[in-house]
Amino acid sequence: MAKILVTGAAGFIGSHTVDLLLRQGHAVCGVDNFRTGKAANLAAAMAQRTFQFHEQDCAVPGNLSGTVRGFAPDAIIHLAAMVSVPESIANPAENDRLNFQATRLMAEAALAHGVRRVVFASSAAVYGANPNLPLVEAATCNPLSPYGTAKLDSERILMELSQAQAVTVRCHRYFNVYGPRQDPASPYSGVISLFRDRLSRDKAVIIHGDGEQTRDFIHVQDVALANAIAATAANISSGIANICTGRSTSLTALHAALGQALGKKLAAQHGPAREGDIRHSLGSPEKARKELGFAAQVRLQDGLCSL
Ligand code: UD2
Repeated sequence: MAKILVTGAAGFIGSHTVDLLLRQGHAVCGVDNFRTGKAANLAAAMAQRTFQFHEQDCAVPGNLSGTVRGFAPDAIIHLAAMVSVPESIANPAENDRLNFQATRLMAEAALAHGVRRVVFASSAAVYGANPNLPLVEAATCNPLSPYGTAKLDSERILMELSQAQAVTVRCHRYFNVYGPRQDPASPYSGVISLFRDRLSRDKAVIIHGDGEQTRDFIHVQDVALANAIAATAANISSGIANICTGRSTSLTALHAALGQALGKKLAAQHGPAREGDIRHSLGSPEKARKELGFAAQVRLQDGLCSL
């Protein structure tokens, strides 16, 4: 049994990570300010004796440090973030505060209170529009948004920390994550959450462009598994790795697979291609397999049935 502190605990990825850690028998302390996270996502966790929760903003100096001192975790999984790329463009100062300064404060808190392991939610957004697929971690990073830049800068300070101190740092570059509890509230929400939402309202899904763009879709259960391994497994060294499936799916194929999974004929309308869209995105899962023993388990067809 380990003690794990999860920031962004009430979010989409955070709440699944908390649920998995509790199922595995760990003691978990969750932190969230409910900026985008929802209390309902933690309903099951709140009923567990091995879970405690603190409503706080990690980007306010002193907050996280106090919680880390009190809980004395073996590991911190830092998922709290501004999750919207368009919002990071509209409000770069808030992006810097939430996606970079909060990482710095988390690292300082870990160091000050002897936390030996840190897991960080990075993103495939750090690569930008690199056409050399599948993307490997050594590829040139050229982020196209303040969001991607803050994630890359956060990786850099955390890897520096791991080199200077006895802290093991794992940076996870998540690809396109989908699954239950993903919020379809904005037009920039994950495409699978938007398709699911349109379907539940008997509306046609909207495909931007010709539908031949491709993504590497990974189920949130697999992302939670990667987080749990990185936070708790023995004999792990510091490093950066893609968290992806290595499988490429076009939007047209996704549309067909979702209709099949839900047993419904899904109408689709094609609109113009979305400005700034990357045509193809695919990660190599090899480094995560070698360094963490992680391989995605959920096949897209099964994952779509879980929605
Ligand atoms: C993902 C991440 C984003 C950032 C980016 C970096 C998600 C939700 N977003 O953006 O945070 O890391 O990668 O590259 O993981 N689409 C439609 N119809 C819709 C909605 C979307 O056709 O109703 C298309 C969209 O134009 C794109 C694809 O679906 O070609 C995936 O869109 P997305 O917003 O789910 O994810 P992405 O890869 O643009």
